[in-house]
Amino acid sequence: MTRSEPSYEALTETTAIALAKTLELFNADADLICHEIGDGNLNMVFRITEPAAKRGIIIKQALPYVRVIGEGWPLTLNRAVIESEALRHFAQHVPQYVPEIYYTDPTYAITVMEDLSHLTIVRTGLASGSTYPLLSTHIGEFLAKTLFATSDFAMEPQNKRELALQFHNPELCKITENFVFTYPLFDHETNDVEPLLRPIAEQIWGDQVLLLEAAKLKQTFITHAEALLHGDLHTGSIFASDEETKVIDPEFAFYGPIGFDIGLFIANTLLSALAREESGRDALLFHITNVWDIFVDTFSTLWQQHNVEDFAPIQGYLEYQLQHIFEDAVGFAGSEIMRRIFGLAHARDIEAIVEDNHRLIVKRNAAALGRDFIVNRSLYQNPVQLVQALQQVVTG
Ligand code: SR1
Ligand code: MG
Repeated sequence: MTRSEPSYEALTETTAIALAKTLELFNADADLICHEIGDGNLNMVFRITEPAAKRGIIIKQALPYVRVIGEGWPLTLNRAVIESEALRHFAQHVPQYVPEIYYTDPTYAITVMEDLSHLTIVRTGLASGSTYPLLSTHIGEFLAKTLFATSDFAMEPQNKRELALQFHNPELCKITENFVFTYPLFDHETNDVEPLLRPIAEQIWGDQVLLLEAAKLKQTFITHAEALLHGDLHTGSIFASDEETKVIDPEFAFYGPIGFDIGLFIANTLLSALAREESGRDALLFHITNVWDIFVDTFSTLWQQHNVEDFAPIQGYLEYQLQHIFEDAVGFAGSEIMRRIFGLAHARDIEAIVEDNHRLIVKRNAAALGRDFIVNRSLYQNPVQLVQALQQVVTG
């Protein structure tokens, strides 16, 4: 008798529990509770807990399509492999900032990992007034260590190219190319523009100066294979408390420009700051300057201690690289802001502003900043200037 090969099946809450027991992550007779808690755009997430033992696990499963759209938009299951491999890779450099992986199954596109429910998703926490005092220190270190370690400054070119092949992620990159870099800047059917914002959107779509610079940034994203990126490092991809920070969800990981992850973190923190009353903003503006400062300190130390590039000691080369990374990060922050205002996937903290006129002003200010970051990215020298730009925009 020949046994048929296992094939993909979407989990249910019942089969997720059965899997957890088969994997011996709980005793066979344990009383378990399972809830599907996924609220992202793409995947299913099951949280399984054993209340008697006060412990739990997460089972994440990729669907063979985009969850928010449905079966009409197929999407590679390989993203689950990319995600778990990226988490394992990051764990080599910053184990303290990623969840532990217990098990992966490429056929079922499953990753079983540490339950982080003692932490909150940063976007949600920021919207309800949390400040996460260590967030930018941890993320700055996460970024510097993961990005340096996978760059040409820490790896021989041949090894780097092999790693880049492993993280060849064309379908997920295409989502970013379309939904971050392209569609929000055109009158595209997938955009979500509220009627009151339409006149501003139309100005954006006709702004030739902006479109030219946006095109250059998209090309940089596509062509600059500088380091292994998380690829979608917005504040919904980070769990935190006042003491702890964990980066999740690197299914968009690929070899890209170092400034991209930094830009996404800055953009989403800035959007949360804009969504707040002025009195609550400073703690978030601190994260924008601090993430860059910590990144620079950590990256520079690694450069001095571990650089394998012959040109590394040449006077001015590190400063040149940091300036180029910062310029990219500012531009990418602008692209991310634009897509959160005009594109398909919005920032929930801004959408939660109930009063129409207030929400419109916040979106208008965000769009002005996004445009400025894209067009004038080469004029920005440091993150304090980004914060000043925000303050100028909100004070009119
Ligand atoms: C159609 S998917 C849109 C967004 O969802 C993911 O979370 C990524 O941010 C992607 O850009
Ligand atoms: Mg995600």
